[in-house]
Amino acid sequence: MAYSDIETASREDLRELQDDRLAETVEYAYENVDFYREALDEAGVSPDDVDSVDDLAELPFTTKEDFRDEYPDGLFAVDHEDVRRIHASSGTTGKPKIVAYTEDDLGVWKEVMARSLHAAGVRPGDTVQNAYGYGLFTGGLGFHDGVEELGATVIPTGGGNTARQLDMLRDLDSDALACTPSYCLYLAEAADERMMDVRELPLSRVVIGAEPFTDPMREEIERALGVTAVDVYGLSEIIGPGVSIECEEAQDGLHVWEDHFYPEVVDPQTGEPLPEGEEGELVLTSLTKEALPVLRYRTGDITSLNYEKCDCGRTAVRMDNVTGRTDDLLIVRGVNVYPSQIEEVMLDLGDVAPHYRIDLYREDTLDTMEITVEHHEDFRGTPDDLREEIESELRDVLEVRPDEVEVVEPGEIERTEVGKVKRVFDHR
Ligand code: DLL
Repeated sequence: MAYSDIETASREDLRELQDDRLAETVEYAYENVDFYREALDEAGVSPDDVDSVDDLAELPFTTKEDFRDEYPDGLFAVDHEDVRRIHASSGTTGKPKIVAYTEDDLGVWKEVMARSLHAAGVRPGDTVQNAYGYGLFTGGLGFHDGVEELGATVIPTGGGNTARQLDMLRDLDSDALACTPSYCLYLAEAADERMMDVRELPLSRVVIGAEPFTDPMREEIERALGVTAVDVYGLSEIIGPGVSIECEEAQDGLHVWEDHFYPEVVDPQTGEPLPEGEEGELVLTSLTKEALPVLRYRTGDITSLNYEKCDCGRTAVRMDNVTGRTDDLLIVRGVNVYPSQIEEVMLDLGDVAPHYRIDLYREDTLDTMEITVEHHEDFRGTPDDLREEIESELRDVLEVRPDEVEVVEPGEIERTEVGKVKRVFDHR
């Protein structure tokens, strides 16, 4: 059933493996990366003190700022001649985070991606159209290698070029499509414009990730394309896509490939580890990486962990799907709200299309928020009524009172054809 035996190993066996690998990783990072030697010395922790994952809480965190400070290669643990590949993640400000892979790291990545695709229902012999961007972004090549490793066929369309993308989907009978959730919506619209019904194609699943999306957004994608949408998560600093994925059987949380990446959830304010089920910031420790070992990386992503065995038989812990990041939190006149909460409330109304933007301004000392959102193609009411409905739902469910809500015609909000969608514009 599973791609590899480790996916159904007992929790005890898994734990033993994690303990051994963590001790090795800490020792390895201490010996090979000045940054970690200094950080551990400063925290008063010797690698000899670490022999199980219970000792993790003693270790200092690694942050996004550390990647920036150590730009470009201060966190590398190997010489350049042992690096086989470099990727980078751009982020919104400052220098990119440069990440490196040895040959063995690339092997691990392929393996976890093959596992992930298998969990998503892709099988050897299937065809996968890969519309994640190729290049420094980890999405394109990460999926590419994983599809080949699994024994399926990859069509490396990369991001954009939507007309050709649709032709390929139709002519090459792909079973699966890999792309961001916003690009799924874009493709569905472009297909509509060309009077093409994607639901009639053999395409049966999409593997979506790289940006947050809510349940109503997923339903919209599944309906528009006639597919099952499976959520895949990852980040460059840890490896790229393939840190965790939903199984198609349960679609109830993302299985973290814990034999390579150890997850914790901590309180974003205090950094204290939180118990199972509580929501907080995901912290990841690599257990097998050579070029770039990472100890307790603060991902900024908000989730919770669930250790119950899944219906699919996999024992790997599941993380809840990530709908927000700690730094997305908006504070509007004292009310804390995540953009994803606003998205969910609006899309649940049914008449609202999954295309919106949130603009934040500061007037004098006051923060103001404007929401612009499209109504659905088949909406027959008046924009004013829908605006009032949105305002009242946001007030009742989230206690948020935006300064302005504008309901616009389908197609008015700019679409994202390449890269990650941006929905919040902070002009402050
Ligand atoms: O986005 C890797 C990736 C590629 C994942 C393709 C999935 C598919 P980065 O560019 O380094 O790497 O961005 C990582 O994107 O910390 C999250 O905030 C966000 N993210 C990634 N996957 C998801 C997801 C890739 N499934 C950052 N749901 C992460 C929500 C996600 N957010």
